[in-house]
Amino acid sequence: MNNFSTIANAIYDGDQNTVVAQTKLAIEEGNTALEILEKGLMAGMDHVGKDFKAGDLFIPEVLVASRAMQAGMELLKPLLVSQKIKSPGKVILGTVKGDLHDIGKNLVSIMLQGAGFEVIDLGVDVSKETFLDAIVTHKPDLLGLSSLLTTTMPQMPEIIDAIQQAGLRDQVKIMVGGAPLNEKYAQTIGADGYAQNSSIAVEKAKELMSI
Ligand code: B12
Repeated sequence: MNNFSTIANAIYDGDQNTVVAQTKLAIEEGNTALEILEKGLMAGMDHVGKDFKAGDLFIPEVLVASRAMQAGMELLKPLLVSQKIKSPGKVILGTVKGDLHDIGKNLVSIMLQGAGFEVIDLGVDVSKETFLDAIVTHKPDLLGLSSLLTTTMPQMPEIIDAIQQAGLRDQVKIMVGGAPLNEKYAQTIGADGYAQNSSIAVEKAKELMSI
């Protein structure tokens, strides 16, 4: 008996208490954090996404579901990042300006940390200038840009151009991600990599670091 569907339904209902209780239970029952994440939390958010698109759910419901998802992720985070290994590199992550979606970016952050990467998360609604300053200050090996909106996607080539203009482009590899993106778009805007989910993001990051 698993409680994945209970978790997914509780995410959909925005029932944070049940998400937390059932996630704890699933951990105690010996399920892996990745399994709980994919079959429980992400399955619930997928359902939310579909019904939001269909017009059956509205922003307030999506927001409450997002909070429930974040609460579940908090419990899984220590398990996903527990194994301490030598850092394969430093990553700066951020959601581009005008965009407030951060669940996917946060997952990418957790999974990268789980793989040992040092992650500096600049948060959401991050301007081109803030990305540039952070690259100068922290000298990361990788930059990860997230965008969930077709209206904010065009920020990505602008950021990449600004990095190029500043003469920093060959110091940092750039990965992009977010639901409306694809491999072709990533190539078109001159990014080094694209990943459609957080597991592939880790593989891609390692590949770019030649690990
Ligand atoms: C939750 C959500 C919200 C929440 C966000 C809460 C939060 N803290 O993030 C709230 C309610 C705030 C919201 C607001 C809006 N939203 Co919204 N939202 C969603 C929803 C339902 C789920 C997104 C999500 O979290 N998915 C779960 C995560 C795990 O998946 P993910 O984000 O795709 O991330 C994975 C990959 O993409 C990848 N990835 C992500 N980032 C990165 C970065 C890197 C570097 C890499 C390598 C990989 C990577 O890895 C992640 C993990 O596996 C989507 C629907 C959908 N199907 O995406 C709509 C959606 C993105 N939203 C949409 C819209 C329209 C809006 C609003 C404009 C609505 C409005 N009228 O106000 C506002 C915009 C606010 C703003 N300025 O940003 C549209 C976008 C349509 C479009 N084509 O642009 C969508 C697609 C829904 C739809 N079909 O209509 N939203």
